[in-house]
Amino acid sequence: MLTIALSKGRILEQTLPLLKRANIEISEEELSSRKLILNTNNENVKIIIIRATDVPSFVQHGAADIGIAGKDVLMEHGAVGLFELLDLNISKCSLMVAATSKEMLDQQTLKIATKYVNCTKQYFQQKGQQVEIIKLYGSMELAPKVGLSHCIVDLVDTGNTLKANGLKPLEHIIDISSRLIVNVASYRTKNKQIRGYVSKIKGKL
Ligand code: PRT
Ligand code: MG
Repeated sequence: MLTIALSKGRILEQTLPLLKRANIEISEEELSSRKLILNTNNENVKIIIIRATDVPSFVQHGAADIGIAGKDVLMEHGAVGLFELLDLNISKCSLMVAATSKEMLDQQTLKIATKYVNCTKQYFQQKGQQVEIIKLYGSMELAPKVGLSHCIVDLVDTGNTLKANGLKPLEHIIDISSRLIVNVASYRTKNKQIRGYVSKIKGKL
């Protein structure tokens, strides 16, 4: 039995065609159900549906053999106890620093609102800039407007969300895409099976 951890939303949508190429398919009925464990056409493969940020934990602890998670989520998690096998090149975006203007970044101690505390700390440490990080779980764009922070660090795709909130993308931290991750023990015990699926997915990328 092989368990794959996925998150609902863009990752699930963009992963389905890749799984299909490895001959793993989920019926419309399963997809539209509210079930959190989905059967596939392959009786040896199950899909579990969890929050994007929980995917590394499920894989790390072996509750799932394989998972698909954004590089942003993996960097924040630390990704101990798992292998990153493949860059799937899906759900692409950038982690960026954004503010109302460039001048806002010139502060003795820069106040930053973000969900990405570890990545942000590391980036500004490298730049040698003193920062105060305010951890938020969503609606980061609001923070500079109400004076909670000078800027934000968040994912940017089209830039429309920033624009709609009067913010500009100012510094590019890193390019993000989704990665296929594997539990270290599973990779040993189910090596042949996992490598089989991975090579099929890889071959079609
Ligand atoms: O929504 P939930 O709280 O359950 O979890 P989640 O937000 O982590 O999941 P989801 O499905 O929204 O995102 C899963 C993964 O998709 C992320 O971990 C990223 O690796 C990847 N991804 C790719 C993105 C985006 N693009 C993206 N644009 N995740 C989020 N966004 C958001 C961004 O945070 C901002 O609010 O979209 C907005 C910006 O988009 P633009 O197009 O307006 O710039
Ligand atoms: Mg989301």
